[in-house]
Amino acid sequence: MVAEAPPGTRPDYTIDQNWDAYTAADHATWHTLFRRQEEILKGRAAPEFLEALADLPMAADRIPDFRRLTDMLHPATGWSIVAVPGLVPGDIFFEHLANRRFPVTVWIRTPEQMDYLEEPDLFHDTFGHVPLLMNPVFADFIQAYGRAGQEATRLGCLDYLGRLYWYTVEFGLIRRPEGMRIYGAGIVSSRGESVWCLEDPSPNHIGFDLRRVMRTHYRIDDYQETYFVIDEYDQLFAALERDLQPVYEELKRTTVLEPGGVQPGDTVYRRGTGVYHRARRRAAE
Ligand code: HBI
Ligand code: FE
Repeated sequence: MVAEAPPGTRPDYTIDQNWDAYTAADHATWHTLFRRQEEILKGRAAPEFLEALADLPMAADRIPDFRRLTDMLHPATGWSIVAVPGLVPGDIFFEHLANRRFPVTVWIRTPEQMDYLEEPDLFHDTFGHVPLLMNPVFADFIQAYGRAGQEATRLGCLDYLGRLYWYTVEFGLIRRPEGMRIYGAGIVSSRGESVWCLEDPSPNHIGFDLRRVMRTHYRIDDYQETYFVIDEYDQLFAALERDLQPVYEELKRTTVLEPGGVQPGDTVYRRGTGVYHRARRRAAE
């Protein structure tokens, strides 16, 4: 749900980060989350993510100041961080991305929410999403996504585009010579999923294909049944380089796919056992 706009929120939903207002508990939460993920992601996160994390003024011991992050990010790829109270309306979100402004939530989770919270917080947005904005190709892709979001809103096709974002920006994997690596913000900011997505035999690893991803349902409250795999970030940018309207028209004539299946034509890097989600479904019956 969209955050109610607290007093001082501007029409574009941006606010001041108000860094001095963070408490010792907030900084301690950041410290715990940062140290944990820094350790877990060695050998699991994409090299480009780890390099950018090391280059950015993002330390373990305290919540980063968004202005300091922008000081480095803007010269690198033209992106700025804008502080927001939480989820903002879709059209506002796309407008920011289309103008190379990345909205980052100002509040951080409580210690009780350490391992799961339903909305993106400062750690998810800053640690998960910001580093790859240092990568020129990925940075261009996110701006293209913002523009595509504005068009898809007009066309009433946000479902298709939302699945693309989910299976790449949030939960994407990338192949590297050393092996399968994580670049999705939703995974790199989650302790359990950072390990599970690569090492548990349950999920599928399937090669990225624009139409395949746009047709496939996703889970918002649990690990993914399928992770889609790219070889290079260029594939994401190229996916949005085309006129998407005919793609949406074509997809309207196809059925939506359940997340756990494998389709003829899929490039299957790993056929998962599906044991985890079968057990979850049985438990839910
Ligand atoms: N707002 N702050 C923020 N961050 C998001 O990731 C976000 C959002 N609003 C809407 C949204 N994401 C998605 O629904 C987009 O697909 C529109
Ligand atoms: Fe996110």
